[in-house]
Amino acid sequence: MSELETQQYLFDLQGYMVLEDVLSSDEVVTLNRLIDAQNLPQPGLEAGLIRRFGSAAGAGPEGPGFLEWGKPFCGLLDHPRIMPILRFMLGECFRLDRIYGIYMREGTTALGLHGGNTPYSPGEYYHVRDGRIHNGFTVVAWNLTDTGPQSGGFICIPGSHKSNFKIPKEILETPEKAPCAVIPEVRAGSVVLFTEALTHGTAAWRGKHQRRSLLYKYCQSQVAWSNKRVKLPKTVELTPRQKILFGEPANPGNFFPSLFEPEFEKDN
Ligand SMILES: O=C(O)CCC(=O)C(=O)O
Repeated sequence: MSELETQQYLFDLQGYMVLEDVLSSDEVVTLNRLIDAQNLPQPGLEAGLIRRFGSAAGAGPEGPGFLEWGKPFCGLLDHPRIMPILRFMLGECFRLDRIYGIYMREGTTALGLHGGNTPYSPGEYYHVRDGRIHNGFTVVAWNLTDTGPQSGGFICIPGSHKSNFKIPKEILETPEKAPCAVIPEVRAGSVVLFTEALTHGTAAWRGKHQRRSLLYKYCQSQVAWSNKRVKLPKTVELTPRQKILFGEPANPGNFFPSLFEPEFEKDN
């Protein structure tokens, strides 16, 4: 079995996966320096939008968000380690729906569990048909600082993207006490990929260091979650493949070109 087939098996089983050491420590330092240069206000202590920075689309404005802050942010859009995985999660044709960063400091509170399967949210679907995953939304969260059970961060209930019954109140309200919930260890430079159908959220931050993660949210090309759009950055010239990710929602293959044409693959 190839590595990709194993990853597909595990992702289908659990609804999320951690890809380790995708970025070198130099790349992490560069991205963090570019964020430092923005002189952002201190992260809020409350859950919700107050923990976000550099947003575009979704709850943020239309625009390029943090993509405007430099080429290293744009390089993550179609990073060669991520693309083969997005291909089995989303198919040949997908688009960037929204982006934002999450930052937290010691004491920032949790964001409750949410996700598309129970209760069912039609756009955030996950199913498998004819040997292929059909997944409305995939999130790629790039960690620029360490997260895990000690400090907090991403929390999820593995396998819940296929659950059939309502989440019990005690698990919803105190997920960190529930044995079925995990806060995966994700070092700086590593990436969490998860389907929005998964029941997931953010555990309160206990770390002494600041949490920093960059979230890129992709959906199958015919799907749009946000009625706003992520726009091309003006400061960085994107590659032809990166530009396709900014296309308007459209039927795969027919109105929306494949991201895996040989001419794009050779750039990587
Ligand atoms: O903390 C995380 O990584 C999960 C964030 C999340 O679920 C959200 O922003 O909707």
